[in-house]
Amino acid sequence: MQLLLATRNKDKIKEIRQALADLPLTILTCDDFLDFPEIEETGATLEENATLKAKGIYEHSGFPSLSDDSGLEVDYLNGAPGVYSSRYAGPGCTYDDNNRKLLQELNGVPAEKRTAHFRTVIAIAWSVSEIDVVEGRVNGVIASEKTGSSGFGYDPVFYYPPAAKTFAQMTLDEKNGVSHRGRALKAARDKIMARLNKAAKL
Ligand code: ITT
Repeated sequence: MQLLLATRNKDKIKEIRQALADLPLTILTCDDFLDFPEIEETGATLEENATLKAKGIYEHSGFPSLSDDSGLEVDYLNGAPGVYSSRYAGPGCTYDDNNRKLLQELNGVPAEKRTAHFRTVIAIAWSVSEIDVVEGRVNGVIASEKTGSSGFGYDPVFYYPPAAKTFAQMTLDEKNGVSHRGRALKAARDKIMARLNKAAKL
């Protein structure tokens, strides 16, 4: 079976590839297509955007397509940046710009009020009408400064208390073992396995 990753984010691709590496799948990415389309994220929720992306890429390519829409939801900021996580500091911003803005917004806020969670919604479009949607979530605390150099995005400021480190201090395997994306991918694996089993029986 071929599965196309409906994302242009290389960091996500790395994590998804690692988590699905042992499945009998050929993973395709945007690099396999000359005309990989840009799907506008016009939804108000991660679920809507994940579905838009998976369906849009399926319609364009004809391959089963897996999308990932993720967001960081900070309690003190009433759930922001949420669905706007990638463009929090404005159009064309970098991961660093976003982290700087987040740390500024939380400047002086005590540790007990810096709780947050990451959420990932994964949608897999098997056809235009058959779309599986699963979710993963992890709780943490926004640190007062950046620590660590692995991972991407908000990982250097996302402190995970059970491991006593930020996600940017973890290896890829460690992060996938506990992260929002890792958890969503575990649920996605079950959907993919069910599909593979169904195909094998035909
Ligand atoms: P695609 O839409 O092409 O998949 P994107 O980067 O625009 O890529 P999102 O809309 O899901 O993806 O934006 C999520 C943003 O949240 C992402 O750009 C990062 O800044 C952040 N993010 C997502 N997953 C993360 C993770 O595991 N660790 C840290 N930050 C993450």
